[in-house]
Amino acid sequence: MSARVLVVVPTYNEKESIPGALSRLREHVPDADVLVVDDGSPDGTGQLVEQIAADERDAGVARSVSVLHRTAKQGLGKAYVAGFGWALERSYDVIVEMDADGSHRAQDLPALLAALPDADLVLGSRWVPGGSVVNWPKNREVLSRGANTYTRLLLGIPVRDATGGFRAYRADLLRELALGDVASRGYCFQIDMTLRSLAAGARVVEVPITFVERELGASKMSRDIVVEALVNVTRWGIAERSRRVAGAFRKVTRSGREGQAVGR
Ligand SMILES: Nc1nc2c(ncn2[C@@H]2O[C@H](COP(=O)(O)OP(=O)(O)O)[C@@H](O)[C@H]2O)c(=O)[nH]1
Ligand SMILES: [Mg+2]
Repeated sequence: MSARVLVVVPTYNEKESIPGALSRLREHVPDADVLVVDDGSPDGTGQLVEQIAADERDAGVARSVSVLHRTAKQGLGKAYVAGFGWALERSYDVIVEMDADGSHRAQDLPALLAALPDADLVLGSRWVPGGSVVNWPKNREVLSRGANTYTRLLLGIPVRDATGGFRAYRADLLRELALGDVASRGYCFQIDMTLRSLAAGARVVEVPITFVERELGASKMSRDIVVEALVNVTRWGIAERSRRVAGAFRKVTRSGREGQAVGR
């Protein structure tokens, strides 16, 4: 039996982009079900997806499209945690994160899924050889590269694109992580999940993707989201360093004691 795959797509005011995203998924990964997690978009994205789902059901399309309606805009992180819970309750084997705005190409998803037999988490990566960005404003590219370099150096993790939001998780890994504790709301959610996965001993693999800037609708990126990520990564980096220093200190005192014992 092949793995059951659920693609989780968070949305806030994506009525222009979501129909195209759903049809490209249907074309490139026809067996994958889709869950749109909508934070009560005022533009009616949630209702539009309900309509598309009903039309597909009537037409006998094999995959299912569902909507999780949430009442308020609470950030990407909260939407994903809710979507992951929904997926685990329904025993999906693989859970994919993907944006609604066309930046993550459905045609790249088979390559992410193909890497899963040897990984627990596959990251779609803009910043490994073969990865690229198309039409991204220079300031966004500088921000993303800077954020990833800062994250890699401060946290000492071997990941080139820890902030990307196109990834595939084995459900078994998500079950091991304490998702209820995840407080990160914006893009640092992606870094948070990467760290938690590495700490759990997960095999994390990066696969190159082409990230295409959205053509329709508006970005929800904000100053608050950047500040949240900067503050959290710095906090995690300091916590990690003090853990290492404490570990080294314990080692020194232990070997000191052993030294004494030998001398007695
Ligand atoms: N449910 C939900 N989705 C969100 C929220 N913020 C962003 N998104 C979705 O997350 C994805 C990425 O956001 P986007 O605005 O494209 O960010 P950018 O690509 O970094 O400019 C899109 O599908 C958005 O609709 C939110 O607060 N709640
Ligand atoms: Mg986007």
